[in-house]
Amino acid sequence: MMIFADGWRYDPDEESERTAALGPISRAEPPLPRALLDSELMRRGGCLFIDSLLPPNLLTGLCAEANELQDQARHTIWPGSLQVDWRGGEPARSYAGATGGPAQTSIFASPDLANYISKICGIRVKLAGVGSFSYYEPGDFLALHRDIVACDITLLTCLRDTATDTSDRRGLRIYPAYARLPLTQLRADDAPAHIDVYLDRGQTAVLLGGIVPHEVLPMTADQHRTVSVVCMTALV
Ligand SMILES: O=C(O)CCC(=O)C(=O)O
Repeated sequence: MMIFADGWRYDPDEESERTAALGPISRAEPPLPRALLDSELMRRGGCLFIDSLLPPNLLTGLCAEANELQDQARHTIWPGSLQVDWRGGEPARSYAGATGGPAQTSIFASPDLANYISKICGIRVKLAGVGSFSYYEPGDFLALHRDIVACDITLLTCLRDTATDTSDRRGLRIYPAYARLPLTQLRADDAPAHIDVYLDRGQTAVLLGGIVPHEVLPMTADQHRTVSVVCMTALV
């Protein structure tokens, strides 16, 4: 047993028991595209934060579209029985979602936007398809996952967060240190290293969502959060 200056304990026997329990997959090469694992965006932490990707008129239009579509959004509650180690799966969730409309598509299909995202990520990207809006109400969440195969990079633009100025607000939690590790390992760790990304209205996270494990923590009792979710595919 090693005890480090900060009190952290490392017991090699305990560690090998834990690793054995994870099975051979934990030692395998991650089944994730190397070009993404080694990308500039990954080197920059797997997530970039842009204060105002959209000019005010486009942001207003996007918010209006999200508001219009909220009535037809479908609330899904899913216990998440299938747990996968890498991309996709069906993470547990509770929130309402609506398919994006023409405003979202025209904003995010712009070649200028794709060029800008390509430049800051160091990978050429194109829009993966139609985006969506997610509406989180008190208690809503989205459990740990990596995004599906077509969704290498996810643009998450906050349109509303009523908890913006509160100390107990919840939001996106990312685990860049686990980019190359199976989710089983992350779930097994007691206190996995993470970063909480709080987005205010108009702010966008450019997340390497197919690689960096992430989740949305359960909203607080008064928290309402609306996010535009758009996927981009890396041209690698
Ligand atoms: O709402 C967020 O910040 C993240 C959403 C997300 O991870 C997803 O929709 O796959």
